[in-house]
Amino acid sequence: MPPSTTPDLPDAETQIGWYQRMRLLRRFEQNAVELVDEGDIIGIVHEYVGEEAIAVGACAALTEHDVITSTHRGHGHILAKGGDPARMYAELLGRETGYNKGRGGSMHIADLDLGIFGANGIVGAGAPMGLGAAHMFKLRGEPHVAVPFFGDGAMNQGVLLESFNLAVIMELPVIFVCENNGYAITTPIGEMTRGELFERAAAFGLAAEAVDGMDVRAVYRAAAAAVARARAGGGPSFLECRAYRYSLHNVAKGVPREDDRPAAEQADWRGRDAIERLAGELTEEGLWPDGARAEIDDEVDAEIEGAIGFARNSRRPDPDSVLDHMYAVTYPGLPAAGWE
Ligand SMILES: Cc1ncc(C[n+]2csc(CCOP(=O)(O)OP(=O)(O)O)c2C)c(N)n1
Ligand SMILES: [Mg+2]
Repeated sequence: MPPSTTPDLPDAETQIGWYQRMRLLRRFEQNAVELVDEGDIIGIVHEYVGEEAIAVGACAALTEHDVITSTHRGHGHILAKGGDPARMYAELLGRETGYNKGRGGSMHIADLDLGIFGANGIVGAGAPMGLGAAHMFKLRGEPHVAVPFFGDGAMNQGVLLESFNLAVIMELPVIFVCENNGYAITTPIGEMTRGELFERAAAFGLAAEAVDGMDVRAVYRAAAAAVARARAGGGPSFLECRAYRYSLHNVAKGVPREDDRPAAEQADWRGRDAIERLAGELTEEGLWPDGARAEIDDEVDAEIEGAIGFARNSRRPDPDSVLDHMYAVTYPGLPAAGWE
């Protein structure tokens, strides 16, 4: 049962902003890989390249009051929700100015002020956290929604299926966004899951549909309809966004990069690139002037360069402070625990 109304697209300026944001997501990741190779980032990075339309399209339907939860492949979600690339790079480089003061790294970036309740390395674990936020909104009578992002690989995690059930039973304002990129690490989806993912979600009573995750307009339209429904008290939804990650599952310095996925499959998805698609549509429809694209690309490159410079020039934490900021003594909105 897909949401009944299809929202209109916003004005040209807003859609040009989507192009800029998708470009930012991609350049952020490409530069992160360079930083891995140069030894500036220690450990692994999961690139979001290829899936930009999902984060940007879904977050375009949200306000700063709405909450997202993210995954191990979280940079794109955080940037799409308004995260600061400079503080993100600083976190990836283990600097004091990073989102987690350099203690968390790629998979733990959070910004509660922006409604980003954290990337999460545990597959499926962002879903119940999203439910908690949605429950809070409902109890407070606020019109906000929660959007847990997760991959196709999470669809067999018990915690995710329990979350579907609870969201329906409690009629929570949640939009579950499944990023179906066809693989969990190297396992193709057909080897671990049968049937259509959105149909499985529909069986729980969720309003569920599949959308082209390589089309930012389609993702926006579906997300905006689901968000409007949830804000109006219409309950939770599920969007299966079909896309592809262009890169390997993750990258680390010195680890060979052989991609065993069929070459024709990779070429086919790259031929449907979301950034090129939107750029083509904006040109065909006369929505941006000649030269606008090059100007935006330069702006994005300058922003990325500035962000990396900020991170590189930031201090590393003092080794003696290694245990600082590691344990919560209370939670936002609750009184101090009193056991400091
Ligand atoms: C509970 C749990 N099980 C296993 C892992 C190891 N793991 C990390 S990413 C991943 C695959 C996730 O695939 P998917 O959800 O499709 O996301 P994608 O990487 O494709 O974006 C697995 C199995 C984990 N992090 N957490
Ligand atoms: Mg996957």
